[in-house]
Amino acid sequence: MKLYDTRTAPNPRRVRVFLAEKGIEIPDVQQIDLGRLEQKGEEFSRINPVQRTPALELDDGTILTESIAICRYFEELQPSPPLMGTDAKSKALVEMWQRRIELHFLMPVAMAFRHTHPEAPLHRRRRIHDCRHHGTRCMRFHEASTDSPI
Ligand SMILES: N[C@@H](CCC(=O)N[C@@H](CS)C(=O)NCC(=O)O)C(=O)O
Repeated sequence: MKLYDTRTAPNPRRVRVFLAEKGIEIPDVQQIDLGRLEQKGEEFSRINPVQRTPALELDDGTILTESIAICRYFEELQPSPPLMGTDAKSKALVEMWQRRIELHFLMPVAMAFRHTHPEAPLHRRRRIHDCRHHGTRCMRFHEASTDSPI
């Protein structure tokens, strides 16, 4: 198992905090330097075509991305201490706060950073370009890695 992490970024930090709370140590951790745009390099793009950290590579070669999916994986592997609820109500409450924080707090803060940066106009053009390509890249990756018609 290998974790692709970025010490300075909030989404990988969610996974690190989650692992620390669970008392799980991952011996193989590779740092991806976003400042040097390592996430966009060929090597990491093969791991995560969406070019974002964190990513978790399982021993069977499966790659999990999306911090919350990675947390969910560890929650199922090691349920104690429970961090995502234990019954219908507590699980729904955890999910509700995850969505609220991601959509109404993290995203606006991320957008403020992106769009008030002095290089924002350049960055914005790059993002629009990236967004157009991420969708197709994800679909191609999905088609190549599963038998699923969707
Ligand atoms: N929804 C994803 C978001 C991942 C994400 O945006 N990661 C940021 C670091 S916090 C990243 O890799 N950014 C690189 C970029 O925007 O090029 C998750 O929860 O893992």
